[in-house]
Amino acid sequence: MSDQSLTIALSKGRIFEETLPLLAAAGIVPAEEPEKSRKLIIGTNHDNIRLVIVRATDVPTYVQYGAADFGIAGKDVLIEHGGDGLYQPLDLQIAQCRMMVAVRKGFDYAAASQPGSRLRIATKYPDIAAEHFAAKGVHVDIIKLYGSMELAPLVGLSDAIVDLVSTGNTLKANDLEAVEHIVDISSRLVVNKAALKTKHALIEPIIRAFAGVVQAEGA
Ligand code: PRT
Ligand code: MG
Repeated sequence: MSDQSLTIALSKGRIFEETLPLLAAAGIVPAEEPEKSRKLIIGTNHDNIRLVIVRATDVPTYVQYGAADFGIAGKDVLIEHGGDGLYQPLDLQIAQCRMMVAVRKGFDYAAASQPGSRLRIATKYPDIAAEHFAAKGVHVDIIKLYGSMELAPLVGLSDAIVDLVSTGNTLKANDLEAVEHIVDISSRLVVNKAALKTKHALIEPIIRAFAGVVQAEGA
């Protein structure tokens, strides 16, 4: 698309839902609901603004390479991605949750996580997990999974998991318990660094509108 148009990368699900009010504050209304449509490119009420619907973990990649001018991604995804080529001007404080270590109920985590000990960790977040346990002096074998991490300790694939927790219901339903908090997570606005310069007049008012909503909700 031309320099006078904008492509916004969003993922379906919780981030999309919580992004709609932000877009509305910036005067942007999607032409279709991604949850109901199979289209991957969705128009808006502005001829020059479109949304692309990608996997949550792929948002930083689309923005990094300029295939999208900006997007919204969880801090979990951004830490693992590394943030290259991305400007992160705003914590949107949506899709909030906590990155935690969890184990089977009754597992003696305090004893098993002494400095010098060794643990098997299943996670979608190998960098975050490795850094956390390195800081504790615990050796880890990391098993990379792409979903349903909660299953791993139940079937003996791992001693513990590193995963996101919001209500805690998933842990509870699977007889697991959170034993350590690693980092608070929320979603961030990520902007392509080049687009921020070349499309400043288009992007800046949107950032300002988003910031206004965040401030109003925090007040
Ligand atoms: O689902 P899909 O495989 O397509 O991709 P995704 O899981 O990356 O996307 P999505 O939409 O589920 O999550 C997008 C972003 O939402 C994540 O990158 C986080 O930044 C944020 N977020 C906020 C969460 C949660 N809360 C959350 N609870 N992402 C995932 N979860 C999962 C968690 O992994 C666990 O399985 O929900 C389960 C726990 O929830 P509770 O409420 O039972 O504690
Ligand atoms: Mg999911």
